[in-house]
Amino acid sequence: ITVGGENRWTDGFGYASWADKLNFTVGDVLVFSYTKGSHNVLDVTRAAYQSCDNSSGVNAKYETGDDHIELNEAKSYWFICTVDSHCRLGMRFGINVSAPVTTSVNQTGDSSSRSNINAGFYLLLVGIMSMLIFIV
Ligand SMILES: [Cu+2]
Repeated sequence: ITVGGENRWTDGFGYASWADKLNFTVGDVLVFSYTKGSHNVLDVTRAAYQSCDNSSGVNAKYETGDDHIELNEAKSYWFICTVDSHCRLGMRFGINVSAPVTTSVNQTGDSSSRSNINAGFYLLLVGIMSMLIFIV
């Protein structure tokens, strides 16, 4: 999931409303894409998120410009940028990550359902390809 969609991670975009429109599940990966040095990403507590004060409450800091953060717990996450006053200007959002829905009885339900999706997609591709060949 690319944070901010085509806006990527930058100032002048409302991330709170972006995040509100989406659902997040354990295993999802947030991708923060930006010019290295212009921004950063801090995984912080709710208090640090609200105050934009990163003197405490920082769980992790990312600053490569291509930060992939896997959401591996069902909990609330809070992300801010601490470059200049970007946080106060809207470079912050919080999300609730929900536990994966297990549809299978075995413990690898999540990965097996994912490979089923891949298999379905592959079949769809093959179907489209054969239709194209038929049309040509
Ligand atoms: Cu920033």
